[in-house]
Amino acid sequence: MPTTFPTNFVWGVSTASYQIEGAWNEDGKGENIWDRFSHTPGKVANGDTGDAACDHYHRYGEDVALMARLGVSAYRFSTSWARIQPAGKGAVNPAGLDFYRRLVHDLHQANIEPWLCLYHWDLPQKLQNGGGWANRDTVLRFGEYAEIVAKALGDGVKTWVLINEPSVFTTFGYLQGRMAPGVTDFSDFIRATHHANLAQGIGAQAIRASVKDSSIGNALSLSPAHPRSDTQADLEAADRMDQFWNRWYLDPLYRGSYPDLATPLLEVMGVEPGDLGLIKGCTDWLGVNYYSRTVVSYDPDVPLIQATPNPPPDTPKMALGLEIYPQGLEEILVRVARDYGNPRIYITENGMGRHEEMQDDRPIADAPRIAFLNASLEYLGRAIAGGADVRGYLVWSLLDNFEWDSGYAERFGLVYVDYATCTRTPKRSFDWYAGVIERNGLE
Ligand code: IFM
Repeated sequence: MPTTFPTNFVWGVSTASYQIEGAWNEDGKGENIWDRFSHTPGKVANGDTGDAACDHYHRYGEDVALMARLGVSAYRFSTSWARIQPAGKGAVNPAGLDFYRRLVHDLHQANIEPWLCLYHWDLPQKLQNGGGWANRDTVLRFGEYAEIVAKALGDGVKTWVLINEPSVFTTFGYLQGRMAPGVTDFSDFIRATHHANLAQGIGAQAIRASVKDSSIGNALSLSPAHPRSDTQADLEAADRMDQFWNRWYLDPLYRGSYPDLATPLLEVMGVEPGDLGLIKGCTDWLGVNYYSRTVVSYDPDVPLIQATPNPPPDTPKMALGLEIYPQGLEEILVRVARDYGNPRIYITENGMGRHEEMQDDRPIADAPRIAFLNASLEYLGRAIAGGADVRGYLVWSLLDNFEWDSGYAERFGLVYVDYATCTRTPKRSFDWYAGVIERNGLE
């Protein structure tokens, strides 16, 4: 098993605008769906909001310094659409663009390559008022926004990530309603999935037209789907879950089609002639966000997939009830390499959520996180040895941050954040990761 990684392997960390920035209504920023959702009583655990979050908007210099100390060569952050275009279309807010210009400048000063993600779930509320991702017009608005950001920041940003985890924000935001915008409508959901795919094609065109030498990818949440038992019903349920969670996003990109599960729905989804041609091949590389596998049982009551997550009760879990299953990373990478023509891949997220509290100012001794990340990297090494073309790895996340509907209870950071003071304190995993980066490998 290799413990070293290829020369020029990219080591980095990831964050997202709403989860860390705060400054929710400063300097001309518009309201987004997460502002609206978290300000609605009962939507987020503990009534938490991203109003202040980690105050990264004012403390980004400190965060760049932390990353320099960590030794990363790449930092994936997202831009807040409503900070740049408060209404989601039309007028641009210069102060919003200036913030990201300063951030990009400081990253370059620290020899860290900025990886800019255009959409990590914080849709401008004004666009949601018109239907959000269920409305095809949002795809066109995304293209305009991509063009604005590409023109403004394209000199300093070469690596672009189009949309983060379309499966997650559409399922939880438009079908189950437990995340913003809190919609529970099957046809809105199904349209949103296609529009998110299509927006990648439109967004990639806009970036390529404005940025010389761009490198464009995405960030898909991929998870091997396993049957809970070896009954035919569970085996077929796992196949449907795979089509729904993984192939719904991979197939359009690499095959120009949707999996069979979508066939009866193409009209409801709003798939128009030419759409799949725009999506196919629009990225230069695949971003994989990996956390866990998905074990499912047959469930006739669940629309479309007739499958329900049903992890074995006795296996260890991280926060959010996710099974600790680092070996799934190797499985998904080998499978993608085999089924989709061995694309260039970056792991755009991998991490472990935990409940952690500082005691006596001592750094958090997060041995379980270190063990999970270390094991994930071992399986990643095996996937590379097996032929998967993985060029880099970004930990989720640099900082503890706002974990969506779970609020601040779940911590994923290499750096502990005291939300009362916004003081940052590196955890043991920070030092562990600095060592990995320095060695370009595991111990
Ligand atoms: O915090 C999220 C992130 O926004 C998207 N991927 C999963 C992370 C952990 O749940």
